[in-house]
Formats: sequence, C-alpha cells, structure tokens
Amino acid sequence: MRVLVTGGAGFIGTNFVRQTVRERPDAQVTVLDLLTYAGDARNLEGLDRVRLVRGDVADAAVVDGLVADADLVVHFAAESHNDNSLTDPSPFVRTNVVGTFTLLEAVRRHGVRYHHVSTDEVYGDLELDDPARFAESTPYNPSSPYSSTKAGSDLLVRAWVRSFGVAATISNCSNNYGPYQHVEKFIPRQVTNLVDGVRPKVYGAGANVRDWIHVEDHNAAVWAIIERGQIGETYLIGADGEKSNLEVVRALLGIFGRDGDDFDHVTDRAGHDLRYAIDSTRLRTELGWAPRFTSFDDGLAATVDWYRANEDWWRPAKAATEERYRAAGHA
Ligand code: NAD
Ligand code: TDX
Repeated sequence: MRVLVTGGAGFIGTNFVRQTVRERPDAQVTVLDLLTYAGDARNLEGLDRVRLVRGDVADAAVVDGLVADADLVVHFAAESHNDNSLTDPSPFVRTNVVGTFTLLEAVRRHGVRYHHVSTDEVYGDLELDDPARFAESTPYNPSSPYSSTKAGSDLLVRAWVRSFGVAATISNCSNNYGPYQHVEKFIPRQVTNLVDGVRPKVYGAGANVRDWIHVEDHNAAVWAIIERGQIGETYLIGADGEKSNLEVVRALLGIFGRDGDDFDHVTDRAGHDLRYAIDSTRLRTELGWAPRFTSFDDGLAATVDWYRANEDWWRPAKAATEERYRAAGHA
C-alpha cells in the first residue's frame, strides 16, 4: 500500500510514520512536509520504506503528482499551536484551509482514499461541571484562529464527500502527549523547563481541563478508522484522560522530585478554552478500538524519560521558543 502522509515530520505524523513502518510491512510511505519550525527531518532518518518530500500542501502541482501515486492520503499537516494563531493567523488559513482544499481537489481527481486528522477544539469548550462531553453530533463552535481553520477544513471534507463522492473519513482527537512533541506545547515546555531548573509556567489559574491521550493510541485509532471506518463519517478519539493543567504540572513536579507548588502563574491565553472532554463510544463500539496507555502517570513518566534521553533533539528549539513566550507575555 502506498501511503501519502502529510505533516509526517511533525509530532503526531512522525509517530504515525514510525508506527506504520514498524507494524505494516506492506506500507510504502511518502511524507509531504514543508519542514516549518514544527517539522524535523531527523525524525525520519534511517527509516526503511519512507521517502520525505519537502513541499507545501497548498501547492497544487506538488500535491497532484504525489496524490496520483498514492492509494491512501493521511492528512496531518497543519499549523497546530493556538498561541501562534493569536500572534499571526495568516499561515493557519493558508495551511489548514487552503492546504486541505488542495488535497481534496487532488483526491477527487485521482479517486484516492483520504483520512482527515482534526481536533476536538472544533467543538468549542465545556463548563467544568458540564455532564455532557463532545460527541460526533456536537455542533461546531470554535474559539481561536487555529480551531476555526481546523473547523473550516473539516467542513470542506464533509462537502467534498457529499457533493463529489470523495472517499473520506474524519477524526477529531483530544490533546496528545508523547515523544517528538515540540517544546512550545504545554507538557514538553514544562518538562524541558524542569530539566533546565526553571519553574513551570501555568496560564491563569490553571483550572483549564484537557483530555489527554497518548499519541500511539491516537494513531492506532486513525488506522482503525482507515481500515474499518464508514466513508463520510466522523469519529471522535479520546481516552478518558481529563486532567486540569494544575494536576499535570503537579504530576511533572512530582516526577522531578520538586515541591507541588514550585511553579509560576503567567498571563492567560486570550479566549482560552476552559475544558475539552471526548465521548469516544462510537470508535470503541463500532470499530473495536481501545487505548493501550491507560495510566496517564506511566505515560507521562515515559515521556519525561524520552525528553531526558533526547536533549539533542529539543535543545535547538528551546531558547527561541521561550523568547517567543517572553514576547507574548507568557514567561
Ligand atoms: P505539529 O505542529 O507538531 O506538526 C505539523 C507538521 O506539519 C510539521 O511537520 C510541519 O512542518 C508540517 N506543515 C506545516 N505546514 C505545512 C504545509 N503548508 N505543508 C506541508 N507541511 C506542513 O502538529 P501535530 O501536533 O503533530 O498535529 C498534527 C495534526 O493533528 C494537526 O492537523 C492537528 O490539528 C491535529 N491534532 C493535534 C493534536 C495535538 O494534541 N497535538 C490533537 C488533535 C488533533
Ligand atoms: O506554557 C503553557 N502553559 C499553560 O498553562 C502552555 C504552552 C500551555 N498552557 C495551557 C494552555 C492549555 O490549557 O495548557 C493547556 C494545553 O496547551 P497546549 O499544549 O498549547 O494545547 P491546546 O491549546 O490545548 O491544543 C492542543 O490540543 C489540541 C494542540 O496544540 C492542538 O494542536 C490540538 O488540536
């Protein structure tokens, strides 16, 4: 099977490619990645059956040639960080909206199966005590330039399925953690601060809740949807991992043997979503998926070990990332 993976040099895409090569001897992988600040060619070095093409998902000529040679397209490429979307939304519109449009036109022309990787943030946020969680039927209500461009891209996919009969599925997943995540994101930022002896930085009061899932569980669900999902359908992916930001920071401080109050509160994010929570019943009952990483504490400890063992991987991006946070008032 010839698989085109967009964004395969980023966090989730890298883990997807590595997992695919490990578990699927029949897969030939082509990665299309622009290698922005968030992509790293080193992540794919030495992998068998993987070819990396540096290019833009919004470049119709490049995309057309690669899609023509694929049996399956899995679309991870995106501008993915909410804070960056508040500083400069423009690449979010181009990559997330125009990039998805460009891929959809190519899969339509060539009749190629397409899986669209999206986020639970398209549903907006929940109150802390809301008994309901996000489900496939929840109306879209995105808050940030990031989540609104992801929502727009999902709606394009739905329209291309209905109007043109494109063979697509969509997944909306909650917050991922694990190896190869950029140091701008919450968990790697705090882990690498702690390695450097710097206090973790918590936005506002820290009461915001995220529904954490290990990246390998996310990617196993993506494969389940590709293989057993119904064309035209959406599946929510989540592992019942709700934690407040304070709980996560305290767990990290514990791993590093530091006092539980040894962190700083910093300026909150504008429009900060309060809580995400996923009901993944459909994925579990219809497709038989279940998470393997059922202990967040164990998954977090393994992730910390990975960052400790791979300082040469994250170190080059750390200072510039913290400089951006200082400029935005989050340091
Ligand atoms: P990431 O920022 O780590 O990686 C994005 C990758 O896309 C990078 O390799 C980057 O170089 C590449 N890219 C950016 N613009 C491109 C362009 N124009 N053309 C080609 N490549 C381009 O992101 P991630 O966290 O791995 O997220 C991957 C996908 O999963 C995104 O679609 C995101 O919305 C979605 N998602 C992420 C999470 C999460 O917790 N990280 C949760 C749910 C869904
Ligand atoms: O230094 C920080 N301190 C802090 O308190 C940072 C970087 C973040 N936070 C908070 C903001 C959020 O409540 O931590 C939480 C998680 O923040 P991010 O890692 O920026 O993730 P989030 O905004 O929740 O979005 C993530 O999950 C959904 C991914 O970045 C998205 O790509 C995905 O769609």
